[in-house]
Amino acid sequence: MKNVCAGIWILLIICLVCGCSSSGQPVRDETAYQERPQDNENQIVVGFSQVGSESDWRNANSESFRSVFTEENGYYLVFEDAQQKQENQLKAVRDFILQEVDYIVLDPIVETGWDSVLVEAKDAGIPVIIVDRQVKVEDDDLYTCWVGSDFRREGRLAGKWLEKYLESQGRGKDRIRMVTLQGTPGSSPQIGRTKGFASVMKRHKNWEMLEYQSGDFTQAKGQEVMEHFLKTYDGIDVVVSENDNMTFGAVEAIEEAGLTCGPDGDMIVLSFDAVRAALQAMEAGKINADFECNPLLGSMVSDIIHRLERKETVDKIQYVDEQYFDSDMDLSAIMDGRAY
Ligand code: GYE
Repeated sequence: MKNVCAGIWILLIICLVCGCSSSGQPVRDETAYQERPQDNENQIVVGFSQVGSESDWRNANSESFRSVFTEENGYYLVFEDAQQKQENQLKAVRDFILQEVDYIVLDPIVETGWDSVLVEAKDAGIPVIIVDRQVKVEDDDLYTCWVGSDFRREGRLAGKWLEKYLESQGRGKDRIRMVTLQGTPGSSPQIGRTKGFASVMKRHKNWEMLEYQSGDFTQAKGQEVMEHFLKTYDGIDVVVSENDNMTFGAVEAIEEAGLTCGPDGDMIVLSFDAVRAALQAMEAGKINADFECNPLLGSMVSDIIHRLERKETVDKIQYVDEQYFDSDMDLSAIMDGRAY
């Protein structure tokens, strides 16, 4: 017993010293430990509360902020990774307020639950820029503006692509059995992509959605959910996966079950994000189409901050440009010119 107790104490001390990310506590970038510069009054201090590091998209998005919000560009960035937990984000925003940062940038994991903390930021006079995912609040004046993707459009595009593809395969009137791997429940990309796809689905009585289940935007959960789908349903025709990392997991599950997917396979796979590894998987014939979501939001947010510094007005809602890719395109040429 003594040994067990001693072990627990040692573990606790290691956790306290190293920062314990597996317990779901926020992970603070080491820049946050640096003293806030006192001598450079022109430096703009930005607190960024990031969702986590659950996907390739997310990593590209974090990198886009880190590369733009640098000292050379006149910024001091306090970067907080919330490990996919809203409570960590609420704490991060409150810490930013205490630190009296100049701007707060928030990528909200889910849409609801932000009213009080945004009121606190507003009372402290700190502008809040929402990025990527959206917030649903009583009063839209609680944040300055939002910049990100039109997730509903992405879902609609996926539905319309499938419509055309099935038609071209002579399967337009066939019964089509589908499953959806959904993103984090209540997050804007989950809500938008599900609704956008459903708006096309309702035009097709022959499309049957067997089940929706969340894989929380991660590869490991995507694989688990797909294993469950394959055990439960025979003859799945279409897999809709609301991000690329869940798709990678789903493809593994499909192949482990002795099945195939992609243009020449047993199942059609539709994915979202269009990160490099997914375009490579498409080139390898495993994904049919991928609906882009652009993670490079850093410089747009920096432009917004510069405008605000000059006391100019900014658009409340700003969408980024996006397209889609399918296996008929010249993917290597497309990948050459891409940053993610
Ligand atoms: O699609 C997914 C990530 O919020 C748009 O979050 C983002 C989504 C992206 O985990 O890969």
